[in-house]
Amino acid sequence: MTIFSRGFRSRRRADERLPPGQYLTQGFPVLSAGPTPHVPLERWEFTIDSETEQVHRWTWPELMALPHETPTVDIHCVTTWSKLGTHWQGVSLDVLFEQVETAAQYALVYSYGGYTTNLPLDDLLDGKAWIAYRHDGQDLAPRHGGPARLLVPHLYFWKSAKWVRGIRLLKQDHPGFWESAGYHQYGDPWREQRYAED
Ligand SMILES: Nc1nc2c(c(=O)[nH]1)N[C@H]1C(S)=C(S)[C@@H](COP(=O)(O)O)O[C@H]1N2
Ligand SMILES: [Mo]
Repeated sequence: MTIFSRGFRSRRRADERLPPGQYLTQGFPVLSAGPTPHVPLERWEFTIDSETEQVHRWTWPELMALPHETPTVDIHCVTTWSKLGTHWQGVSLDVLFEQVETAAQYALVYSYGGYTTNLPLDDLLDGKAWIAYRHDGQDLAPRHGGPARLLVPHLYFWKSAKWVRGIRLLKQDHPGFWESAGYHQYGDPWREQRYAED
């Protein structure tokens, strides 16, 4: 995502930024399939494990020491609410993947609490995804995924795993929590890929 395209997008009219079947909300709904897990920062870690069993691990201070970005993005929940121009701070997945060598094409993202979601590895790279730990200038609230969540705004928001714990790289796609329950494997809001058959 370049600066140019971001600026261009944000000057577009709100209705042009709304994918089909979505409505605008000013609030910030909470959608959690289970209770909010609480992980002390001293014990928090984020891992990427590759298909060759290589494990890359970051503690909270190590994550904080990495260069961050402050993306402003539109988010789209499959339950039909969208929120435009949300402000985040986080580490680009490109920074984390600098250290990872892999031939895998798929990622299974997993969270504290057991939630999982799958997506192609390419959708986590090239400026499209972040490990976000601040929202609207404040530490990310636990109900919204604090201390840190995945943010991958170009897909339906169920892909943005709250309380993110790690990413497993896989040679074959493996459905996550909602994807196993009949939701779409990819989930592009602009193509309205809500359910498996869409
Ligand atoms: N760990 C975890 N991540 C999750 C979910 C969840 O239930 N557990 N829900 C997903 C869904 S369906 C949506 S729409 C967004 C909601 O994020 P929010 O509660 O911050 O609005 O988180 C996604 N990430
Ligand atoms: Mo959602």
